[in-house]
Amino acid sequence: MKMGMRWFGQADDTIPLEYIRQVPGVTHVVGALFDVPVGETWPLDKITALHDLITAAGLNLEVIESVNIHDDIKIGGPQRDWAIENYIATIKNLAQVGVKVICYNFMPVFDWVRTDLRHQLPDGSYTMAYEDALVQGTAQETMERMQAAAGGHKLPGWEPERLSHLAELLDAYAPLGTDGLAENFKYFIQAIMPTCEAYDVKMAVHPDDPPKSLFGLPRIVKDADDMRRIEAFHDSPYNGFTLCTGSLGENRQNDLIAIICEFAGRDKVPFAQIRNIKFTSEVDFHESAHLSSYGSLDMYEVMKAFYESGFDGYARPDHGRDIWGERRRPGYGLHDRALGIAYLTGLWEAISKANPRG
Ligand code: DNO
Repeated sequence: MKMGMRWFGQADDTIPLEYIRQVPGVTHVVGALFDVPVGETWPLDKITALHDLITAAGLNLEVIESVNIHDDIKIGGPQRDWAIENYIATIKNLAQVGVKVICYNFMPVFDWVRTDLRHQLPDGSYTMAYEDALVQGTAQETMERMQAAAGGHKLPGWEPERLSHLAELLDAYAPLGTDGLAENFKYFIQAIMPTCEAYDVKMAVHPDDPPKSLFGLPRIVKDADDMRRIEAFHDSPYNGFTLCTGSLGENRQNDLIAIICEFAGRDKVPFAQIRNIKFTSEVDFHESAHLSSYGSLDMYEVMKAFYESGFDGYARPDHGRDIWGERRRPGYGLHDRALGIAYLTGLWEAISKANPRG
């Protein structure tokens, strides 16, 4: 397991790379360019600059989160082939600096959704929460709630420019349905796979978060059946998954441990995002400290499943709380994610020493 921490770049992240370097167990940064409009090719000079900054700090850049997918790829719109050509050019440029994995998602219109980005827990820390009753209103209302709650911070995947055309986007997705979206996903995967295989860059689709349809929009990366369908688009380790324990774990029907064993066991998980959530009802939850005892997921069983499946990919903690007075981009403070890393690497050491791999 190669442990990393997500970083939003010098212009956008208040955490210095030097601090990330000091977190025990961290060797990688999970990074991205945030100033290239979705659909355009990431220029090699900007990628190289990011890479050089990270390696100068003694860290590696081998995982990108995310190269986002242009809406026309998801919709099958007029700019689809243009956007795919650019995606392919981006893959080639990223390969040139040694990137091995690209995390992305195929969620229509909205990326991850929460209803409260600053929910206070009894210990005084702040976390993010999801309450299903609050997404029963319109998409516009939910979007405004999420943006207002961001407290001026940019939220990953919530590009204001794109979402300023919300009504048009919703109309464009309306006729698609689940199968239409899946067909467009397949078209995309089959178009890029030859490049991924030739350039040794693995694609790792992130599950829908939460893993359910919202506002009548189809979501197609929610559970093991969805993942099997995606795998069949092109069965290769290059067509893989970001196994986000929190996202999949947000649906109680998902057998998270079985999903880890199945897909990591077939070498389809180049990247893991490992976080815990605490259910507050059948469907509502808040994000918790990483420790099993603070949430609803058994992190020992999670790490054991990764280990026993032969997982040797990249991992990162996810969505830390704001603790010790820190207030940064929701979910991405330094302290709680660093504590998460210490805990996850501790579990990993204990599990691996107790069960040496042959
Ligand atoms: C939010 C993240 C998501 C994730 C993308 C992956 O904190 O989990 O924005 O990065 O969905 O493409």
